[in-house]
Amino acid sequence: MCASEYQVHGEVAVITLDNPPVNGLGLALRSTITSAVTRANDDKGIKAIVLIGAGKAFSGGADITEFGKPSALAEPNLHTVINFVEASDKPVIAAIHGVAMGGGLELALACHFRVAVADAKIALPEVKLGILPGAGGTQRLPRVIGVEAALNMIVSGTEVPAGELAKTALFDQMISGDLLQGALAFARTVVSEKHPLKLVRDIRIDYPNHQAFLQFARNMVKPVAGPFPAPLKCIDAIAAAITSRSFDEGIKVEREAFLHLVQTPESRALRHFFFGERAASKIADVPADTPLRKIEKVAVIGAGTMGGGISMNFLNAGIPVTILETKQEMLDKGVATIRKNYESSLKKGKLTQEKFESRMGLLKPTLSYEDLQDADLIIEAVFEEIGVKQQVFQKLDAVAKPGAILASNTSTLDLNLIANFTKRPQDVVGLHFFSPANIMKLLEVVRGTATAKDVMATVMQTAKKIKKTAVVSGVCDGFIGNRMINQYSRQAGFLLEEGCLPQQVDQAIEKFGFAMGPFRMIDMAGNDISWAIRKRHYQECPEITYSKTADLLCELGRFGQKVGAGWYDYKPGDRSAHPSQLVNDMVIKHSADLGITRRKISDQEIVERLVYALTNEGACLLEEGIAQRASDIDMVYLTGYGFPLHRGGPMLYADIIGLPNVLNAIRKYAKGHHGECWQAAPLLAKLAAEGKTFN
Ligand code: 3H9
Repeated sequence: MCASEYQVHGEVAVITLDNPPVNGLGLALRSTITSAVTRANDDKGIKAIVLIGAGKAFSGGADITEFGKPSALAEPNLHTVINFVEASDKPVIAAIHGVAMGGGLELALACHFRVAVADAKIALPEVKLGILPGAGGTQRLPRVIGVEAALNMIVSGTEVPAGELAKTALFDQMISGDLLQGALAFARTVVSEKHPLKLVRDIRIDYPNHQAFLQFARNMVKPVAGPFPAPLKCIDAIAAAITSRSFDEGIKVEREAFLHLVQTPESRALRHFFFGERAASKIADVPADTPLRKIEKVAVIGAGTMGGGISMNFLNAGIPVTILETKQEMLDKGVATIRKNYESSLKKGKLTQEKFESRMGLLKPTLSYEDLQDADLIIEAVFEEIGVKQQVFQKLDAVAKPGAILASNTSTLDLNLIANFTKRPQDVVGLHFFSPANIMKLLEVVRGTATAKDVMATVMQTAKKIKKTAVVSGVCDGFIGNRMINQYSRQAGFLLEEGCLPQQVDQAIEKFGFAMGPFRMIDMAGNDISWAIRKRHYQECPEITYSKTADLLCELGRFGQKVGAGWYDYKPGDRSAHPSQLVNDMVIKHSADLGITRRKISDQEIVERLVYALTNEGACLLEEGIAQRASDIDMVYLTGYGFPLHRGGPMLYADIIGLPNVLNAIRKYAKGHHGECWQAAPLLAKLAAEGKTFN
């Protein structure tokens, strides 16, 4: 135990939880706590103990990186520590600032008293990791803030400011000013006034009407929980807090549920997402202390759907945006759309009048490139055609101030080529937003060969400010997301030729958990757009095979929802997809024209072919260094392509299925129709042979 972790202030021992970044309760910290509490109890001069956190938190909870490792269970485990603190003969006071979450809050709940600063964030967020509070949280929190409030906090995992809970038995005092001094003063009062030790476990829960409430809660939570088992298990554990004959019996129910949940694939997927999102923001060769360029003014070129959505991200973050168009009419239309979007939020009560006005006030429309001179970051969102991009970047090169970051929203074009349209390729980066850009979390940050490190560091930090999940991609056709989706779409097309109808493919993959199947999705995005991309793509690479069924659909003018007809039929004003006899006939005829005898294809085959096509291409991207890490690929798919969260992304899903199994399936499909698509990625084969995983 180091000196800073145990200090004596007169009759009070102060134990500091010190395990950066968030004082996660890993084995070393747990051992420190028990030794320090023992030391304080053994010291006759000590009359009370204060537990306080170093740095930015009391504690962020159990150390999630330990889950599944022997150290998580090694003694003293969190239960032992909590029981030990609770059993202390001398009063233990938790002094809370920053965050007290999960196991951190559970530790505080086992203390005899709790004081906090009003803005400390209090939460039991375990449900977001697919587990439940497993160190007494489901048993103690209802005892201090009431069953209903505790259930809301535990099932949603949301943070509540300590100030809002000030009047509950969770807190004995709110501290304004210095927390340690306030906690010491409180401890001295406890000692001088001989306050009896308060044990939360001894509080009786008196809730006569609990059955009706718990049933109501289950009915509400079940549909929202979807495939995740944790929310309902949280309710079971809270029910046990009310109905068990003893506190320890309730703890047993909670413990069993925790041990079950922590091993579920859903929890593994959610923990993967938690760490994956954070890992994605780090770039191996860009140190965390890289000096950043300042981004105080942004400009967006193009006021179409994309440009407008991109602008809103910055306006929402309080950053002024100059938006440029070539024609007044288009500019007015773009600004009107932004205004309409904000007005809709205003009407729904999601935005205050004041915020509405301040956001619109930050938007400056212009037709002149001269007005972009003072922008720190300029994002181009113009037509996806290299000649158009060339004109724009040459103009930008002429007007932008030195050091301004010039970004392209291209989704398919060569960023290095675009960078070389300027005399400052080091300042050029790709910022690939996903539509609708003001809503979708994903931002692919495309790093050109010349992009400067400080540009990368700056855009990653800016992405955080506008609340995006930024993932770095190297330059290749389609970057990470679209290059992989090409393989998925190719398989979807071949499945039609071999025996499926669009609705069967969509239903199978939607049952797997995708938000939308490939055909419903493309109907929404516009078949004409992918048609144009296909024409370019397959013209450039004629050796790549693909199903022509989608082209036949476009030749019929069935461009999707916007024209009321695509892979499905649509009724005016209604986005529901209705299977189309005409399309089904077309699909069947196309198979006949190709001389293919259609066969019955199982849902399992559909899912495997679509998902493993993603995994296999993902493995190629990793090997080529286009993606930095497997979890980055998963983040792209979870935040931008509707991959089911509970499956963890195409790479983690393959890890869970087992890479040898994935490889065997790929080798089987390589013997089938268009088997040439199924060249197993060498990395996949290597990892499978070595018994390793992507993550
Ligand atoms: C639990 O307690 C189970 C118990 O009920 C029962 C056990 C038997 N462990 O988010 P940030 C890392 S489950 C390990 O960017 P912020 C994070 O990975 C736990 N590491 O900062 C990142 O690392 P890096 C219940 C953790 O200031 C760094 O800290 N608790 C943990 O924006 C900074 O994170 C939770 O679910 C952890 N518990 O937000 C809380 N927490 O720098 C989860 C964080 O290497 N954590 N890290 O990328 C959070 O919600 C936020 O991290 C927090 C700080 C609000 C704490």
